[in-house]
Formats: sequence, C-alpha cells, structure tokens
Amino acid sequence: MEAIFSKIQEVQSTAELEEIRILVMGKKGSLTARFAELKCCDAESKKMLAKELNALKLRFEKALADRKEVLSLKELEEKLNAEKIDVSLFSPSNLKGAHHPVMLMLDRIVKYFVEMNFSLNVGPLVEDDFHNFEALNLPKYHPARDMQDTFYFKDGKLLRTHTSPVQVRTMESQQPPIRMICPGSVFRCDYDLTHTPMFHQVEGLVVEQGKDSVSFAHLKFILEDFLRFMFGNVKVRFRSSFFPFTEPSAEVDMSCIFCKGSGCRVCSHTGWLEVLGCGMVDDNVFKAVGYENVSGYAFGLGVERFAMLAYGVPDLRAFFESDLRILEQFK
Ligand code: 2NM
Repeated sequence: MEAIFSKIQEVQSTAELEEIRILVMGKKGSLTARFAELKCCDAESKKMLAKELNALKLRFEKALADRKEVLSLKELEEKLNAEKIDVSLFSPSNLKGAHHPVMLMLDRIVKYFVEMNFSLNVGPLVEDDFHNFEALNLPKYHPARDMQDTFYFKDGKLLRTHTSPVQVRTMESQQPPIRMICPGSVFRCDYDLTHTPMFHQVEGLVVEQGKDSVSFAHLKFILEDFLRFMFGNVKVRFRSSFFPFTEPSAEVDMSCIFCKGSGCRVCSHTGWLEVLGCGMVDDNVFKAVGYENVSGYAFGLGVERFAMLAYGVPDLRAFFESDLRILEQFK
C-alpha cells in the first residue's frame, strides 16, 4: 500500500491518477478486496480491521484529492497556454461586413421618396387591434384578422401585419397635408417557398385638405415614376382590384424585366410582374382618425419581392439563411 502512496506523488496526469484509483478502489481494486475480508471474521477482529481499512481509505482518498488538485491546475495551465491567442497578430481572414440585399433595396426605395419630399415615419411592431385592423376598415370577423394569418399575444395585442398602423398613428397626431412613407418589418403567420413569417414593407400615404385635392392621376404619376427609377424604362399598368382601406383600389404591374414582356418563367408567360398595391384612401379610414373634407392616396410594396426582381434572386430563402456565399455577392 505504501508503494501506492509514493506512486500517487509520482504520476504526472489526472488520467494516470484515475487509473490508480480504479486499481485500488474500483470493483476489482485491492482495497475493495480487503473490505470483502470483513465478512468472514469474528466481531472483535472485524471492528479492528474495519477501523484500519477505513483509516487507510480516508488517507488514500485525501492523497488522491490533493494530488488531483495540483495536477488539474497544471493541466489547465497547459491547456490555456496551448490555446493562447495573440489578438495583436495580423488576421489573415478578410471577412468584412456588408449591407444585406434587402436593406440595399430598402435604401434605394427610401431614396426615391425622400427626393420626392416624402417624410419617413416609423412605429411599434406590437400593435393593437384598432391601429392594425379596425381603423383600416377591416371590421371584426374580416378573414384577414384570422388567427391563421396574424400573430396574437395573450392580451389581445398583435404583431403588425402591415405598416399601415404607422400611417393611422401619423394621421391621429397630425393634420393634413401628409406626405409620408413608413418602411419596416411586418409579420404574418405564413411560411412556404414564397412567404416568410417576417418580411419588409414600404407603404406610402399622401393626404391633403379638400375632397378633390389629391387624385388617382397623382398616384399614377408617382408610382410610374418610382418604378422607372427602380427598374429602368418599364411599361406600367394599373389593374382594378380591392383593398378594405382604399376605394377605388388597384394592383400595379410592370413589364417583365427578365423577358422585356415577351413571356418567361418569372412572369408566368404573361409578360407582366405584379409589384405594388394602391388606391384612394377609403373615407372610413379618414373617419376613424377624425379627418373631414380630405382626400388622399396610399400604396404598399414588399421589399423582399423588389430585391428578388432587381437582383435576380430566384429563392426568397436566400435572404434569410445568412449564407456568406450569397451575401458576399452584394458587396
Ligand atoms: C397597400 C395597398 C393599398 C395603404 C392604405 C393605408 C392607409 F393607412 F392610409 F389607409 N396605408 N397603406 C395601402 C393601400 C397599402 O398595400 C399593398
């Protein structure tokens, strides 16, 4: 046994120490075997032997623990030395940050409207029912308010499904004239090849005092001019449509930028790409914010869709996977 105590002082690693522990105290260990001897002797010698073995065991455990403390510290120090990083060394890696393509596109969209004298407004992502739905002429039980499309919180609040609530808040706190855009993230409970639960929108709103101050012609001009700024010399058409918050409403198509209108896979062989929604703001929206005798137009677009078209990105997921091989291409 004394040989083992000197061996404990000699070993140079915690692994070797563990081998010794197993040799002595393991299932088939030498000390374990001696404890087994306790079964086969009379009460008096059992007492004496037990006393001796227990003392030996305690001494052995203490020797192990003391040596382990010294060796662990030594091993930690060796590990730290081996993994030492000299932060003052020149880095051979050349990774630099860059703007995300969706943000590049957003900047370009914002640039156009700021040059056209629109102001920029932002608002909360967590909204209430009134600002996201009710004030926008989306009454209770409208399908768009379905749990399936909207992320609701337990208290009835929700994640905004469009940026229009920012415009409602602006109209509540300001009198016309209003000339604004509101860029930002919006949330819908939707996830497939062409939808992500979070995406970015830019919505615009122009309101002036007087029933006939702002016309559909103003709306047509600004959107046509905007699309030519973004995509070059495209053809633009307005298709009659429906939104609860505008009347009349229209969807805006531009000639396909990939096939120049002759038909391809991107435009489903129609020659046209749908890029915007718009219309004259519904009187019910003005009523909800306490406006009287005004007129105005509004429009909305999805930034990811614009980025896909402008940069020729065929898969929406490319914007959300943070794959450097893709992001690097937008430096
Ligand atoms: C769209 C299409 C048409 C819109 C309307 C409003 C508001 F607040 F003034 F009523 N904001 N945005 C609007 C109108 C949005 O997105 C496709």
